[in-house]
Amino acid sequence: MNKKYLLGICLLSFGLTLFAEDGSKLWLRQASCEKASVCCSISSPTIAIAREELASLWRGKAVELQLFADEAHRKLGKEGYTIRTSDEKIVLGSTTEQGLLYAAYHLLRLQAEGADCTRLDIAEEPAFDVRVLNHWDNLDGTIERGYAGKSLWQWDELSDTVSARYQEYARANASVGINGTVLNNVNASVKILSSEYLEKVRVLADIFRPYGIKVYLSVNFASPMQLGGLSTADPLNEEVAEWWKKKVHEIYSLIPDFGGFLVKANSEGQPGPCDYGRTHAEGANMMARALKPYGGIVMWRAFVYSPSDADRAKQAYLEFKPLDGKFLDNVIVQVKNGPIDFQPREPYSPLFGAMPHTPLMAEFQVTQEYLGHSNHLAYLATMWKEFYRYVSPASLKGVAGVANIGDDTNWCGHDFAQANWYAYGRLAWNPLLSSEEIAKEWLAQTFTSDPKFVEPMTQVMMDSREAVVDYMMPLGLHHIFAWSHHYGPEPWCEVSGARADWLPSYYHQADKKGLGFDRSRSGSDAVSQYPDSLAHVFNSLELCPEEFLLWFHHVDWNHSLKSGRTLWDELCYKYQQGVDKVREFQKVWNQMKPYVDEERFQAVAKRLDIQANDAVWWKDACLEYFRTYSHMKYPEGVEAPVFKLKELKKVKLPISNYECPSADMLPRKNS
Ligand code: BDP
Repeated sequence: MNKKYLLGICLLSFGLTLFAEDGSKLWLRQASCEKASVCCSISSPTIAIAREELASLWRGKAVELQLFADEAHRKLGKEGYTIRTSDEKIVLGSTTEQGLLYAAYHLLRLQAEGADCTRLDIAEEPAFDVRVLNHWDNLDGTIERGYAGKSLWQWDELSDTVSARYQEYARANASVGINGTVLNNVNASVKILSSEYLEKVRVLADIFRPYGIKVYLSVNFASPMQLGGLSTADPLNEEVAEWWKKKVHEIYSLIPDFGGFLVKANSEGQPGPCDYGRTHAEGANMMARALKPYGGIVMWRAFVYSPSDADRAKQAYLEFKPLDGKFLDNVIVQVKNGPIDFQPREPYSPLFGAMPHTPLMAEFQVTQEYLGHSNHLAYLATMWKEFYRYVSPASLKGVAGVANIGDDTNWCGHDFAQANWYAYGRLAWNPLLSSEEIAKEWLAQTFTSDPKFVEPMTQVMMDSREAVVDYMMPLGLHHIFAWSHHYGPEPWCEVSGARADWLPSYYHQADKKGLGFDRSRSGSDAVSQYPDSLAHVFNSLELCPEEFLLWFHHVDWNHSLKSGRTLWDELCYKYQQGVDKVREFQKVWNQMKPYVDEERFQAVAKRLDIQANDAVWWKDACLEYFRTYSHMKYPEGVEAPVFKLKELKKVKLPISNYECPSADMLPRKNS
């Protein structure tokens, strides 16, 4: 080939790469400009980052970074800060360098949103001390419930090769105030605590440190046996306690600011203290003692349930409430937001509020295990805000978000899934922010601040999670997902030999009388785990909010709901509404073409198309299946099914629990 021609191709592809809008820049897309005047007398790695960010991105008047020791600043805590504008300059103030870095990102965010920065008088402090991401990343590079490619952590290449993405990851987190990361899956390999891996972890910790991000590890309770060769992992055994102490010492000699451990114990087959007749508190405290001298913490998960008990929704409470007050003060019990498992909608877990003498943290799932993986647009801030309607942020010590981040170019698979990472961080900093303002912030920074784009797309985002609830499992239905991968519908699922509480029929309880799980006082009595006033509401068929109706009640098909429709008709109507909403999102998105680059426009359009089709699949699967019990007709306005139940029952997606199905794997009808 002619050399000139080759050069031309190279230059062209270089240019395309340079200008490609591939989503890799997340919400941090401001173009660098002429160097602004940034003044600061302190020098440190964290300050260097703050300076560099401002110097290259800030366009306004001179900025000064200043450490303060006055009462007002001290009140804002170690991570709090102020931003104040005077005639000649903007002063960013904090008692710490970390606070100054957060202030710098705040100022840049205001600029990106096009806010008026002439008269700023801001004082900020985070609501929670612990604001961590939980990566369910395995050491072989797969990510449990991860739908954005493989793990960011290149374990095989570390420590010698260091990906540029580690720093970009830290920067993105710091820009929204996330201050910790648990690197590995809660179903933890013991290998993570081997000296070989700890050295790799050290390299990551060194990169994250100047961004204020502490590293934590998920640990396997049986590590002293599998890694240390001991014959037991009994937390009351002295050798076991000694083994953990030594391991912790080794970790801190490499990583002096190591955050601590996250533990999934006696849950879904993981080892734990109960294997030795000990309690969760005894297990957690043994580890807490080892970490205490170094300031480390234990985040001990309350995600436990066993097949023997009646109602899975009650089990975490039954196991943990009696342990209230028995945990050492550097243990935080980490409780999933709902009592079962990250469903599109759950009532809050009654453990919140039931353990006044134990520090608690809430675990949210940012990755969309149960909300269409990275194929569906589902903005989750509205779901997390719903949780805070019932649970006061003041009652929590921290929050954890199960990350949706992988090595995909755009980090999260779906361009709009980035909004969930962003919103998780923003709400971890300030749970009082509204979902709407966070959506607006994110849209303006990620696409354009043009109101003709921001307004309609904010509405789409605000409606999106409810749409998923409507087309997947409205009115309090839950866990009617396909076996194992949890992508599509499979309310009929039977797996021979499977635990009953892993099968949809356990949750929907459909029969010829009606539908739903009776958790009222005359049923499993899960309602009684809530405070009296709420238990009374949830217990009553009339008072129970309809979004939780089938969570708490088994309801007759003919029962009349607030709309005047019967349960059956309302169910049909809700599914239809979910389908209609997604079609509406498609229409709105199509009108956004002038405001969005071609690449991201097409990527989102393609996924919305999958979502619209999936919504019909869900509607047909669930309604056709439940109709075999109700024997009722579809009411007017609800589309006739396009899929046949018989066909849908044959659908088996060839994916594992760390893959998102591609369009060609999904059942499809041109509707
Ligand atoms: C469920 C997931 C499973 C996790 C488990 C957990 O299906 O992959 O291991 O939660 O949180 O949501 O431990």
